[in-house]
Amino acid sequence: MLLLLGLGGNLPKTPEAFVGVIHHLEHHAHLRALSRVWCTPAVGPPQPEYLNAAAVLEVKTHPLVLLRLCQRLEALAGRDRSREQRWGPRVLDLDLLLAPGVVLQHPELALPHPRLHQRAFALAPACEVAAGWQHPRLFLTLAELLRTVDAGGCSPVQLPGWPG
Ligand code: A4P
Ligand code: MG
Repeated sequence: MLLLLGLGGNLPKTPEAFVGVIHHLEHHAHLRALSRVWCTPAVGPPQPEYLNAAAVLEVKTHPLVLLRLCQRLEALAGRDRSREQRWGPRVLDLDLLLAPGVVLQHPELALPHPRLHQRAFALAPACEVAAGWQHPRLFLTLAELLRTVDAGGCSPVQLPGWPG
């Protein structure tokens, strides 16, 4: 199964967490494509801007297995959900954004990600690796969805060590 993964974070250790995640994921899944890293205005309470990126992974297991791996990687990067405010600063956020043709409503995992279509910070990097993928609830491609949001403040940045 192909899966689109979104990476986000806006703390000083976020750049090294992004690079670490890619190295870890390469051991557990086939990394088919990787976007550039983007700098994006924060959505939510006032806070520093974010880094965001996207990856296409090929996995042989259920997406819940990948979600749990992602949650372990977030914890390894120092994320502590019990101390966070909703949509507040975090070192690393890994979201399963979309799998072609898959709609899933599980208590731990909704696919597609419920807010993917509203968010330039997820769609801009996603379109570098999966522009033609169709949203299985909205029947629009990611490229079409990107044109419906304001991505004006989002721009690619150089991240040392980033393999994309
Ligand atoms: N969960 C359900 N579906 C999924 C999925 N598709 N992928 C559950 C990942 N997790 C999923 O997530 C809360 C619960 O969602 C998990 O227990 C999981 O089982 P979380 O990572 O603890 O919390 P969160 O990420 O704060 O929640 P949420 O509501 O998904 O936040 P968003 O929508 O990801 O927003 N601004 C910019 N510029 N860039 C960002 O990356 N990110 C956020 C977080 C806010 N503002 C941002 C950014
Ligand atoms: Mg999340």
